[in-house]
Amino acid sequence: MEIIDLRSDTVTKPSREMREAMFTAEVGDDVYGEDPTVNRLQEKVAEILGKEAALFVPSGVMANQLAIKTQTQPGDEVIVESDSHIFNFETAGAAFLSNVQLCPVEGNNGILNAEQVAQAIRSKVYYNPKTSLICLENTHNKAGGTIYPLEEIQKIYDLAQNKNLALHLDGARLWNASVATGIAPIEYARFFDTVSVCFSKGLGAPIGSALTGTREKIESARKYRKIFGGGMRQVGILAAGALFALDHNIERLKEDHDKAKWLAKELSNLPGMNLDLNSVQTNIIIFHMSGRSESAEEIISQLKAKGVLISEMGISTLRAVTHLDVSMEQIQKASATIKSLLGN
Ligand code: TLP
Repeated sequence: MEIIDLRSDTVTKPSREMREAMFTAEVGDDVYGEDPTVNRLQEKVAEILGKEAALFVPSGVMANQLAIKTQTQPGDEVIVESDSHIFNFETAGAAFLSNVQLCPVEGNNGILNAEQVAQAIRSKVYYNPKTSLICLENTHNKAGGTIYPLEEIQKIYDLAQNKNLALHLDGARLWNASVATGIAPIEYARFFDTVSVCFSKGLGAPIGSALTGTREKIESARKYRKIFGGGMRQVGILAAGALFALDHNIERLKEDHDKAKWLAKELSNLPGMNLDLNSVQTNIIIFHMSGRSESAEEIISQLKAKGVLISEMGISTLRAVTHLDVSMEQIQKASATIKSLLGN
C-alpha cells in the first residue's frame, strides 16, 4: 500500500543529490572550529539573516533553548505565545535547562500584538519575576503555519527596545514565511537579537538548525551547546546537507503552500469540519472535527489503515503538512481518502 505521509515536513528523506553533496563534504573537528563545511554554513546563514555569527546545532529545540539560556538568568520570565513550540513541545526545557518561567499569552492565530506583550511585561517590583526575553514564532506551527505581520514585529521590537528586553525568533519555518510574502529573511531577522532557523523541516535536510545573533551571544551559545552535549565533531557531512537545502529547496516551498491550500479547500466542506482557510498561509493545515463519534486519535488510526498519515497537535487538533516528498497526485489521493472516511 502506498503511504502518503502528511504528519510533518520533518519526514522528508535526503535526495540523491543532497546525499552526494554530503558524501563529498570536506570535514574537520568542529569542536576545534576546524570543519570547513560547518564554517561555510555558519557564515552563509549569518549572512542570509544579517547577523554577526551563526552556530550549527542538531535541532530546532536546541537552537531555541540556547537562545533562552544565553538571554536569561535563573528566575527570569520569558513571554511566549500559548500555542508556541517553546511552550508546548520542548519538554519544559526552559524550566529544566535555564530555570526560567514561561509566561504564555494567547495570540490570534498564534500572533501576539504589541499591546498583549506590553501587558505581560512585569513591573519592576522585587517580588515579581523579571521579564527578560520575548519569543515569537514565524511561521506559527500549531496555529496552522501562520505568518507574523512585519508591522507587528516592528511594534514588538520597539517595545522590547524601550523596556530593554531581548527578542528571539523561533524561525524554524522562517523560509516559508519569506517565500509566501516575498519579504527576505533578513528583513524579518533585523528586529531580533537571536533567530533560530531549521534545515530539516520544509528544506529536506536530514538534520540541523542554526542559532544566529551577535558574535558575543553566539560565543556564549557555543559554550552552552557543549554543556548540553551538542559539541559535534566531523559534522561537515551534515552541514553539507543543510547547504544543499539552502541552495536548492527554498524557492520550491511555494509548491508546498499551493498544495496545502488546495487540500485545505477540498477538506473544508466536509461535515463537522472546523478548518479556518485564512489560517492556511503556508504548508500546514490545522483542523478539528466536531459531531463525530471517533476521537482525533481514532481518526488518525483509521486514516493510517488507508495509507494516509496525519498528526495530532494537542487534544482533538489534527494536522496535515505538505512537503517536498509528496507530489500533487499524492495530495489528490490523500484528499479522496480523507473525504471517503470523513464524508458522512
Ligand atoms: N516541530 C515538529 C514537532 O516538534 C511538533 C513538527 O513536526 O512540526 N520550532 C518549531 C516552530 C517547530 O515546528 C519545531 C519542530 C521546532 C522548533 C523544533 O525542531 P526540532 O524538531 O528540530 O528540534
